[in-house]
Amino acid sequence: MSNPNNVSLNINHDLEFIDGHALTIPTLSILTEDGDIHPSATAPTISKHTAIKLYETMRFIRLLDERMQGAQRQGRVSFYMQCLGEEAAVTASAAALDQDDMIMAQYREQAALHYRGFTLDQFMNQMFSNELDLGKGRQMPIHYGSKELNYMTISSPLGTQIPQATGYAYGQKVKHIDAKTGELASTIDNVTICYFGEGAASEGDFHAGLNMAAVHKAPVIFFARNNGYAISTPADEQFKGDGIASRGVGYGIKTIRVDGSDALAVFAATQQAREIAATQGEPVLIESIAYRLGAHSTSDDPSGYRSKDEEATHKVCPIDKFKKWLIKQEWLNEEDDAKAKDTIREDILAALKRAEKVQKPALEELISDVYDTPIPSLERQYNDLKAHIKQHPDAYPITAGRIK
Ligand SMILES: Cc1ncc(C[n+]2csc(CCOP(=O)(O)OP(=O)(O)O)c2C)c(N)n1
Repeated sequence: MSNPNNVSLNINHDLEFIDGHALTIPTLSILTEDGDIHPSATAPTISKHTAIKLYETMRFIRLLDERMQGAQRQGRVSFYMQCLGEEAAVTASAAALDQDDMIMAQYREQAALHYRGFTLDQFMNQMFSNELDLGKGRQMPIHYGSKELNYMTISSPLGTQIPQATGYAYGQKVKHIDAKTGELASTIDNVTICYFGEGAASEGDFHAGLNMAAVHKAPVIFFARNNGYAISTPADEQFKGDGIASRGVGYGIKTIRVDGSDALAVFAATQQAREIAATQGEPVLIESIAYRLGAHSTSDDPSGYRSKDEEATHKVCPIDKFKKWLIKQEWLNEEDDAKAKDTIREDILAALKRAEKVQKPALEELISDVYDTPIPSLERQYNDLKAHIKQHPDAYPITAGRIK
């Protein structure tokens, strides 16, 4: 652009406002409900190994979600969040990445973490806040993190990960910038994906993160999961533009919208987005459309704000859809699938029982390795806590120096 305002000065002599919906963004769809490729669509190239791993991850997460929702109802864990209906969006996007790409997630992306290799025991240890939890029991259940698997620990405040992802991605690009020209000198080896819900996109951090990524050309894939609700608030009470995708265009970011229940569409879009981020050194926005089929969390009851009819209308199982395609490829059969499900259910239950028996982290872990050495205010709080526990032995039963 050749003017100081950095706009396309398309002079017009008619007084005319542009309609907020002048731009409508298409939704990429590749798979039909029956597991066929739409006649006018092109299937992405996906190896049998990746396709099977993608399916196995979704299947595992569905069964884990079912069991842990039940475990919360039994009072065994305090909190849980399912990703029912969004399994393909999260898993297929993770499958299109490099293992060393950074993942900055919101909280409903357990499938991406499992795809990377987070084990059943690691999930359970985190949910039971036991001494084997990588986070040493300092976070509420489902706030996973793994340095080894390049998965940034979940933060509860919405939007936290968005500007962080921009900064992290810019850091991944720096060593590929030619010091003399300031231009990208080589393909960026690793990029960042940043997942968030359409509700989190109402946070100021969303706008700061996207604008900064666009201006400084950070290689970050923003993956907006538009699942129709921010807890009880429906999307039509959250924004009036054409979804989250229209905002990407507003920020000058390459943008695509995909059917989030279509694993092949999500895979194709994310693969392409990664290519753009790595070779052109710039951000991309993907908006996935997939209805949140379950409750927001175990603390939520959707019957208070939406009808069963509405839920039935939007009921699409992304796992079944992909499974039908796999069966047509002769990469999977019903019998093996049913047997595998039984084994996984048994494994999940066994791991749950193992994790609930593991003792809690020692009390001093609360303040250790937060700083290099605990700062005085932390020491003070820790001493106050110890005194409080001592005063109320009934409320805090101690076994072998640890709270039960
Ligand atoms: C800054 C902030 N405000 C409010 C909340 C409470 N809260 C937790 S999840 C949530 C809804 C988020 O919806 P969305 O981003 O669409 O993600 P979804 O849960 O639908 O996957 C809200 C309001 C929070 N955690 N942080």
